[in-house]
Amino acid sequence: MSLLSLFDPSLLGRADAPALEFDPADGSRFTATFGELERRSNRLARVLESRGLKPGDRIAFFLANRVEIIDLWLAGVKSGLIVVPINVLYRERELRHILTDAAPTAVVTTADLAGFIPAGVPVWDVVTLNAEAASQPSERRIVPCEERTPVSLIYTSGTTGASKGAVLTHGNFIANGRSLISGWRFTSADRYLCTLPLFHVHGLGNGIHCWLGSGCHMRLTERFEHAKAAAWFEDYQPSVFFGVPAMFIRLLEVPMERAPAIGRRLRLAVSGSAPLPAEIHEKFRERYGSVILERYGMTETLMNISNPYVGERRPGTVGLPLPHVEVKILDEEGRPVAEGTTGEVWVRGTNVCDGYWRRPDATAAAWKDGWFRTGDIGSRAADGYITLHGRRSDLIISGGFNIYPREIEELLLEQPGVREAAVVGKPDPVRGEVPVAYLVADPALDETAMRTRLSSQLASFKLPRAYVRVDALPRTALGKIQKHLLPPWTPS
Ligand code: MLC
Ligand code: AMP
Repeated sequence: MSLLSLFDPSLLGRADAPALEFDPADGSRFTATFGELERRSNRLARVLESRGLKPGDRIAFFLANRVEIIDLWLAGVKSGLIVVPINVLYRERELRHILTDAAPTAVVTTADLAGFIPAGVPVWDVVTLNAEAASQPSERRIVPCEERTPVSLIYTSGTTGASKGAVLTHGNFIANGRSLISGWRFTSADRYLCTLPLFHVHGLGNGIHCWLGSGCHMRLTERFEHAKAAAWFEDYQPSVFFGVPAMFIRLLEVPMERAPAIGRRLRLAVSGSAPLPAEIHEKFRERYGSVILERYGMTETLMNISNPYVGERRPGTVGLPLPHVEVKILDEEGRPVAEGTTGEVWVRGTNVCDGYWRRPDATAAAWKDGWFRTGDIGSRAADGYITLHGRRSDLIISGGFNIYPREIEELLLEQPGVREAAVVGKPDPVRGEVPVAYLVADPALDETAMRTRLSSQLASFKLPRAYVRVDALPRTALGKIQKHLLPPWTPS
């Protein structure tokens, strides 16, 4: 069964209904009906086929939000391709790894971003593809597929520093889409404001699929811009908004006199991808009169646990397992923990991906008897509500983007003059956490030159906010760095 089973009631059944509006930065406005999206993707599928793509081939995109991502996603679904979304903020090091690992036939991007793609990988310009598609027949041609057929490889940072591709299938996305649409009561009358990036599962697997699966209307923006957010809400009057905590924190800056009118239209505001402080939950309710629904997911599993739509949306918790998901919380020895006691969260369900792309070792380490170990620490209250308490690893989440310290540490150690490096997450009032680097370095280290080199290699959100020089890193007798003993750092 293909993802089209989720989309067809909209693409075919509501062909004439307005589906989408998109405002690019140039001030223009693009609108489309579901039928137009159906035909655009059919044409693009033919172009991809004419360029030699066959079922199972990978096609990557490296783009800020734009309509062509939706075309490419739908064309990939129809043609049996494996679409590889890449974070548009990634730079040389991250891109080289993903493109080598996924080995896509080509990367679809724009002229201004093409320069970041390492040499040797074919680059297809999105504008050229669009122009070619315009003259193609618009009838559908479908490559049949099974629920187990992969549809996407989405890269998630690994504890080892090298990011791994989660192999997500049609069945994974169908399970996730269906349960969110019914659980969160999506209908064709909804208006969904999409400011999340489409290269991660929050924007793609939740946002795009709830929209296409319910046949509601969507306004897409290139990205979230907090200075424009209030005007977007007032103009579009969304009934649904999905965001990361950093966005909800920014939305608290909207003046008190404007917020209630926005809140009255907003039947559903969902937060996820990083912990939402209970205080922000409360402040948002006070300002907007709308109670945020917090849920918990991962790239490998899509959504696992959610506060209920009807019922208590309990601040500081992620709620109850979604209908298709089993959750267990185990101690270090693999025994279930008692109520209220913390342990590692394990999940099982049709939402969980099949494994990591070409990484049987990493797959074997993360799955056991069909259960996936999330690496998140949680506890379950007597009434079933689950609270997350952090991670087993030292993952940093900044603005909803994941950062593995090891990746930055390895790059720092390659820099001339750096002898030892440790990167830790420090609290940030908006982004939740930001990375800070502790260095043992030669006095002559040229920090400015190092910062420049790092920014050409890494996404901007991974760049250390500060570099703290220390004489030595605190270590155990066995030589392991004790990050909790590093000296304090306060933003200047
Ligand atoms: C930020 N930038 C972007 C961008 N987000 N550029 C293109 N597309 C985006 N989506 C660039 C800005 O242009 C700017 O560049 C720089 O990054 C900093 O942006 P900012 O606006 O100053 O930062 P901030 O106010 O902190 O806001 C950032 C943010 C962003 C909240 C908009 O962090 C964001 O979109 N987060 C969403 C992450 C996400 O979707 N995570 C889901 C992962 S899936 P310059 O050049 O001007 O400095 C997952 C599973 C689950 O975790 O459970 O969902
Ligand atoms: P990613 O690898 O980008 O998919 O990020 C998944 C991780 O984000 C999870 O393993 C959690 O650590 C974190 N996460 C997602 N949703 C929440 C939430 N509501 N609260 C706390 N952490 C979350």
